[in-house]
Amino acid sequence: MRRYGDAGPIAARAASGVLAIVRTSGSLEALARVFSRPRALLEAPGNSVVYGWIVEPSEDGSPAGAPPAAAPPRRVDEVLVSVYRAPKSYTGEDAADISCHGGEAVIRAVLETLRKAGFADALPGEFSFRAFMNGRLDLTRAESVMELVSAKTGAAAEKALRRLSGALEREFHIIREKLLESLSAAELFLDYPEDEIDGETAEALPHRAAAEEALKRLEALAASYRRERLYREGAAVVIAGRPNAGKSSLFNVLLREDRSIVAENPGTTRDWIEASLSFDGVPVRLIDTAGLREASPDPVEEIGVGRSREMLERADLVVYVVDGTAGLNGEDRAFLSGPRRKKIIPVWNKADIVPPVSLPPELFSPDKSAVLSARTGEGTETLCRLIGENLLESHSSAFPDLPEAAFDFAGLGSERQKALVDRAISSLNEALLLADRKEALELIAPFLREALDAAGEITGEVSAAGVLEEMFSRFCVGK
Ligand SMILES: Nc1nc2c(ncn2[C@@H]2O[C@H](COP(=O)(O)OP(=O)(O)OP(=O)(O)O)[C@@H](O)[C@H]2O)c(=O)[nH]1
Ligand SMILES: [Mg+2]
Repeated sequence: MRRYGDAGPIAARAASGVLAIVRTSGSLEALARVFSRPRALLEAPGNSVVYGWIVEPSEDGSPAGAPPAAAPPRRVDEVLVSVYRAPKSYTGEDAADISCHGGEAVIRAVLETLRKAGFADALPGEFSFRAFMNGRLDLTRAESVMELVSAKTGAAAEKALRRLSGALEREFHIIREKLLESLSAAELFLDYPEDEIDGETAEALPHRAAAEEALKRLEALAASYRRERLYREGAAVVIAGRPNAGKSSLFNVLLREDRSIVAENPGTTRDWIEASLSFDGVPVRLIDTAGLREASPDPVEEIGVGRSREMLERADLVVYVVDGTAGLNGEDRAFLSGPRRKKIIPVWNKADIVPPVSLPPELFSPDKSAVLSARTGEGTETLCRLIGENLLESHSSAFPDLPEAAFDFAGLGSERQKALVDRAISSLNEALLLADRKEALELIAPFLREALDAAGEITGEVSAAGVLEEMFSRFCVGK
């Protein structure tokens, strides 16, 4: 079993379509053994492309292009090889991306040939692991690579790109400097307790302002996390309402296609149905549900209503549709005024037939509800705007008053980062609390150290091998 950190050349498929990319890192010499033009490859400068064939290695181990072989080596595929020279490659090693043909059989044959030349199959994320070990990427950037690969909308990709370009790494660099400033001053006091340094006394936490600024920055990052996760993972928006309210019609209008069955008899939609779309760059799972009603004569509809309630539990946002032709009834009122565990946007539908008259503002607040016709589409832009606003608002928390420059950063990109930021925040809070109580610096310094270590673990400056393996193993192969 290979492990992260094992040396030697590695290879893996990195992409496939009509053409495929098989990525290698660690040795151009090994690749030359199975390349029809070994010298051209070995002499190629970094960032250049070499044309040739991947060929079976010769039995006697002589280079593929060498003359004495009795029969010409068997050709595997015609390829272009992009050559990268250490340290200017993704991994920081000599590396080559082989563009070959995209068929399954071809890719497998190329990989098999590379194995014969000494390449091991790369573990998931092993290229990024090497990039990290060689100082090409910090952990926040390595994680953003995976984010970028799985980004569902342009906005999500843009956020990952910001992290990839090092915005988050820089922010943590500042935080660590601030923490270090306070910690090293504290340690200096501990080493020379009788001296007064900078006119401060050992009773107060030295350079407290630096620790406080670090805390503010960490808190802003923690606050950014929900919004970032929203862009990355998306939100579930559930369309609910009584039978026949026009939920499926609205679903179709928002999707701009006839996906859900619309009919005039109540109880048409039996099971929930979902589709993906985006609102303001936020990826959304839009879900149409069976109409809610207390007791149905039909057991199948009953099951459907149960499922609607389950979907409501899981919703990030509920669009509650009221049938304008039926008006607001007790069930609608109960739903709209019920305990607000979820965000709800009330919608008055079928306004083409019955325009709303004197809607109760406590249920239909004018700027937080929509009046529309799912049949004509009129009013749906307002709903779309409200959905976008609601999702972003419900996921952002008020930013603490931060220096202007702090808004420049990218937010947190992973659960791992968030957990470490939380740890740093709680250690720092503890340190500041002890300082408020005028406790001895001996007691305070370890908490500052903990905060510093947590911040360092985020970028990988401080890291245990196990943590790294755990993290990179969640990457996909070829990255
Ligand atoms: N005039 C008018 N009719 C509408 C509008 N929206 C829906 N309808 C009609 O209302 C009926 C019910 O529409 P659906 O979209 O199936 O309603 P639903 O809420 O999904 O119903 P269930 O799935 O049975 O709960 C259909 O006959 C639609 O054509 C609208 O805005 N204006
Ligand atoms: Mg329906």
